[in-house]
Amino acid sequence: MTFELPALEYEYDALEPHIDALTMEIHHSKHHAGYTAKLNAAVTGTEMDGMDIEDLLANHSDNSAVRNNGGGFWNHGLFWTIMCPEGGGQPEGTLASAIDQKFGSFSSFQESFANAAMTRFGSGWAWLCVDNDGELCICSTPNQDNPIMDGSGHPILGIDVWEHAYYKKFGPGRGDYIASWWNVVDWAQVSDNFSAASGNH
Ligand code: MN3
Repeated sequence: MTFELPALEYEYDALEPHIDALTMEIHHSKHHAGYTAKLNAAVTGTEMDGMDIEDLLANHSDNSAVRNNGGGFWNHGLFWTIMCPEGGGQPEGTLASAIDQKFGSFSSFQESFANAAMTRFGSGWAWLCVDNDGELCICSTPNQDNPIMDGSGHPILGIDVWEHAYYKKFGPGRGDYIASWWNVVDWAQVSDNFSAASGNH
């Protein structure tokens, strides 16, 4: 089996003005494509060939090529799908209730999530996950790591805080990028992810 770079469900310029077209094009066609190719190179012809990506991350993250490139493959695959041109606003239904119950309010959740993204030193990701008790939790990970690797949770929303995700438009202004990014979050997709992850518990 060969992993394939997933196509975006929108054009590179569709998230303008919140995320610029050139950043999207390079991020998808160079960075994500690179992780995908290197992941294939790492697993082809080994005992890992043919394994599901989440099984690979859960069981072979001690292999640095799998950890870095498999993480990059999975993380970006989530990232593209939790954004859309008509995004923003707030979640509804059971996800909205779960956020209110866990964090007090949607704005408190946003504050905690943005703080996790801001305080991740260097390159990495901030995540909203469903943990092993079926509870929502916020965390961040370095590099291309994610909580699937240590089994601590399953991400339903994530923000890439590598400089390649924002530097062209925002320079070193990670906070401005995060503030802008909320405008493209696809809460309907995040709700679907929440249902799927909750169903595993
Ligand atoms: Mn990236």
